[in-house]
Amino acid sequence: MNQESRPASAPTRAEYAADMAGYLRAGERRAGEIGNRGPARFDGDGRLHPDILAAYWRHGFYVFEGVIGADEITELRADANEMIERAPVRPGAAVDARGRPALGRDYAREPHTFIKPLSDPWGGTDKLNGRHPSRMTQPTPDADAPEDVVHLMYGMCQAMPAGLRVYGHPALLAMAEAVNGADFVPYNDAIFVKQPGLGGSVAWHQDGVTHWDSPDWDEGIHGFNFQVQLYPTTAANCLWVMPGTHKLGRVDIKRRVAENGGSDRLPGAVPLICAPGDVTMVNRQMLHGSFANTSADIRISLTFGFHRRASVLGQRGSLSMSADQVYDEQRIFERACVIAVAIDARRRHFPDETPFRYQPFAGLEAEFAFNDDTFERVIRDYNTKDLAI
Ligand SMILES: O=C(O)CCC(=O)C(=O)O
Repeated sequence: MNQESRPASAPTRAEYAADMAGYLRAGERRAGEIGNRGPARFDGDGRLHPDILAAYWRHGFYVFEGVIGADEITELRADANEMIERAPVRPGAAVDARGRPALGRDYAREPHTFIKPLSDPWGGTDKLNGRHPSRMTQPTPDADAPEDVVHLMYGMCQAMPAGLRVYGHPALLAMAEAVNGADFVPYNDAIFVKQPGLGGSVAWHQDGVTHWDSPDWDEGIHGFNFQVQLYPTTAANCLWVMPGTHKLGRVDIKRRVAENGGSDRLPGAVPLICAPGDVTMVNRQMLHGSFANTSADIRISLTFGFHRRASVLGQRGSLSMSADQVYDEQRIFERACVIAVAIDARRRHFPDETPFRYQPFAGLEAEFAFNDDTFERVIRDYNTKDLAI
């Protein structure tokens, strides 16, 4: 996609922002009505409260309010903003905007993905297993917009000390255990960066690609994603979800858009409006997406997911993982080690917190303590072992 490929009829950034206002207000009303949000609550044994679990399974999402404290958000913002500043000055460059070596020259996977401002990099393409069949509206950016903007950042457990620590957050891991079982395993992580007036869209899609026709298919088989919100999110810049769609199997997205007169403003969608420190949990089978950020507000969402072990064991790589890879016991273990190291990194930084006990690593804690050795052995290039399905 380049700017020249935008239709001449594309609205300007300002026109689009004005035109979206009614849709955004209606979404805010629906979000207020559906609720499905509140502080994380656990029972006496540290298990996620059954009412929250039921609410998650009913609608396919939940907004956990105030999970990450203000000091930790400050650390996460500092690390995420440092990561943005250390991006190559332009795609493919070896240096950042200040002439320093760009982050990631020694990483196996490039940590930054760039797009054209306000564009939709995936909609209507066959990228990522073709799961974004319909292109979003791509407004024309303001004349002073840069050529390219950072859209996604990968490898937060390696690049961001606070990112590794949040990966070991006891409340988040207890939620993962409640939804996916005690032997839950990681999926991947990606940071969505939606710069004010520049951030691109993410076309309507369902995340899962592996199990739609599986005889064991059910509403949880493709796992879920968390998003830790570093800044307030608004209807104009946040992720939107279509409640209940995690129960439907594969949704005919093209048809939904066609039945909506070709408009990407699908009826019934709910914006996940958050305060900094709120964490959303979204079922990976939910129909979801986000619009170009023509607003004045940044969104940075640390996105990372977890699966049932049974959903990944024996499966082949998909999405950004090569289909040549098979997720066998060893591979799952190697990626799950990141959780064990993250828990220990967190324990050292927050000594007053009770660490999460990750059952698959019970008794192996000393082997996966956070130190220089495990950084090299486990954390370096860990995301080449993501468990995408
Ligand atoms: O946050 C966004 O805008 C998109 C997130 C998303 O598509 C995902 O988590 O799968």
